[in-house]
Amino acid sequence: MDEIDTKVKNFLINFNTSGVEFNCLPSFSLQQELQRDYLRYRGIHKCKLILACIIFALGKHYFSYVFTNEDCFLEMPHQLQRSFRPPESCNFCRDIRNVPRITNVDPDEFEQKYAYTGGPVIVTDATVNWTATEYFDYWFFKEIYQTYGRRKGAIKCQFFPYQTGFRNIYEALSLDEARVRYEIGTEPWYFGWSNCDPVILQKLRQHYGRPYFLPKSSENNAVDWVFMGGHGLGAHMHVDNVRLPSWQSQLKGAKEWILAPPPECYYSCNFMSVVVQTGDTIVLDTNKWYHKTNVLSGEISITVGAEYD
Ligand SMILES: O=C(O)CCC(=O)C(=O)O
Ligand SMILES: [Fe+2]
Repeated sequence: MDEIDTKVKNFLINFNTSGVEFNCLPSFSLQQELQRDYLRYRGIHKCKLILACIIFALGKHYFSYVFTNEDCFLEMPHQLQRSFRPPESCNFCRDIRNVPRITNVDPDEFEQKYAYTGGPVIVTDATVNWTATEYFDYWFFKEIYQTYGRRKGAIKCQFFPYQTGFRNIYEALSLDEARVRYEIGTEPWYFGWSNCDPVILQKLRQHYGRPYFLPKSSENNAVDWVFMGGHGLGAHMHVDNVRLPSWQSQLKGAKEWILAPPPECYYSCNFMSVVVQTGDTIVLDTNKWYHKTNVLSGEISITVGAEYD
């Protein structure tokens, strides 16, 4: 029982604290897996059937995109998500016309000037000692997930397929070589996922750390996010619904960020576009700024990031 409880608890903790975009309910298969453990333990077999039928019927009827992402059973429609967002005061974006680029910044100064104002700001030297810029690539992640992702007790985390239609990280990491290399005639790809499994997290964190400029009192999140993919794709325009601001380091390639104020601030704030180059770390409150990304031509873009408090 303890083992089952911990599994469910871990999942819920991760699900609630991890999201770059907390805009979905856990998927059918994930719910089923968790429920299977619980219900088998308690011997409530009838409930299992009824619950599965209700979820299936509801989902099939109202949401055509059910099952496109294995980690989400129902996605919260974007309009609904936006309607529930409380209005911003616009102080976070007033008078901001461009994104400052700073180097060698003291954490106290960063805390005072940037950490909790909503940003955006780019720190240019946070990745200098990280080996992730060298080691991380498609094949590195494939190897890690093949080795540790399927082990007994591994924790499933969130996955964003964007336009690819991939259902999970394993499908995303099963592309043929030509597609991985973006050879002419192959379909482009871009996806993101959270790393909430402690074993995988530990393997990845051997190659990067907590950015040096974060306020000393801020603790690192137990979940890191990776976004990876090539030219022409990126995340659609959205605003997040998580608790905290976040950092994201560009380990390979370059990506354009298009930032928009929330609609209530259109008259007081500006739209902006900024290119984050390899080695740069962008910091912003993605709960306030609407944002869209676009991978630039050249190397496959790989980023790692997390929320901070
Ligand atoms: O890097 C991306 O493409 C999207 C990232 C994002 O949406 C976020 O960090 O909130
Ligand atoms: Fe986001």
